[in-house]
Amino acid sequence: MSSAEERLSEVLGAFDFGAPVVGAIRYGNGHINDTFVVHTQPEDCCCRRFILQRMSPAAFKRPDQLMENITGVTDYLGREIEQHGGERDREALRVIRPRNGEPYYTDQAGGAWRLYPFVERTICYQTAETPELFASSGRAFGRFQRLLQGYPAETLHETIPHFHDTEDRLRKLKEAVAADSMDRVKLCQPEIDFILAREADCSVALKALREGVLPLRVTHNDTKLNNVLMDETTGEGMCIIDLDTVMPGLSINDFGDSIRFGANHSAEDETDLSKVNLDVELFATYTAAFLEGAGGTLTKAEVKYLPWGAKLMTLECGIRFLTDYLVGDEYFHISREHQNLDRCRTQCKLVSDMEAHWDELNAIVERCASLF
Ligand code: ADP
Ligand code: GN1
Ligand code: MG
Repeated sequence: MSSAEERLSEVLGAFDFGAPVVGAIRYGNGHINDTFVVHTQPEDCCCRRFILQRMSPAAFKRPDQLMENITGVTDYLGREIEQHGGERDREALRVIRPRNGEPYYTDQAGGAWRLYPFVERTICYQTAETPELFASSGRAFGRFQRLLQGYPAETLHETIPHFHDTEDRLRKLKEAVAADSMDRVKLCQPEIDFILAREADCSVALKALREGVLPLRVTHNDTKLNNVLMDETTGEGMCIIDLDTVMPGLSINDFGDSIRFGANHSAEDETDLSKVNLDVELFATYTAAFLEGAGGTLTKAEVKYLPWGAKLMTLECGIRFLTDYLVGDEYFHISREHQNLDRCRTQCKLVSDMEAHWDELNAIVERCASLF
């Protein structure tokens, strides 16, 4: 497939921006889609911006199904927000259809593109600069879960099959190790051993799901801090974005992925592991905020398993980064060699920290649960 840049002028022509387009440039820090910000210049007011994205062909095989999910979920969220007196266009994404009326545009090389209004007066943070910001993201993701409580889960397509199937992720890692197509196994044996020593852990949440202990809900499945836009004035979580993976899933995974990414003070690809440490205070802050946002929608069992969500999302992400490293960096965008191995190492370090603080994490969850 040709590069996203090569198709830009064709794609810009496929949408009605309501004003002349003055430029489109790459934007954001996502690992998956090709994201551009489009600037337009209406005659009578200041510049209006849009987010134009080519959905990753490596990640998403059925953009039609993906966009059916997103239009369904954003319409539903919009109605819920309006009913509760919220600001529809700042608190939920809105899909802007191309001129042909479809939910997305397919370019001549087969790339699938979608358009959203840019949610203005918001900030997208890459690290939790203050505990208050992290709490805001927790409330927002908890609220997201609550707002979608009544969404008909059976109508959602599985946009990435086995997305948080940790057992399957481990299987794929083993296959990549056995194939060793890039001759990289010799560079990451300690990380492979670390993960394989935790094989039994990979089944904990899935077993609880199979046994009916944990319920399937409509979940976001990619709850990184940079997937919520914060109001630039109040710092409150304003709009949840990156809805590609909204599917039936486990609430503990939504909680856990936020902890994985946000309850520390380092970048996901930090190479100095002495800087990568779980911040237990941030874990406590997020737990309280997530439960507050979820507003009583979680069962006792879900609350009890929250620390497992954190550990499993971190371990699983480490598995995914390592697998991608071994097969030659096909899935996660990289900007330097070995970046996916560095990302895997930070995840392993965080898993170790979680294990070291395990009793404390469980006690925090129990304490927070008694408050909400
Ligand atoms: P990816 O799956 O690649 O992470 P995202 O949908 O998260 O793609 O978008 C990448 C980045 O673009 C986000 O982290 C955010 O900074 C920005 N972004 C996405 N949608 C919007 C929007 N509607 N308004 C403002 N910024 C946005
Ligand atoms: C990807 O799309 P983005 O950058 O928000 C990935 C997540 C990983 C994350 C690791 C669809 O998230 O699952 O946890 O990178 N999204 C997809 O940073 O695979
Ligand atoms: Mg994202």
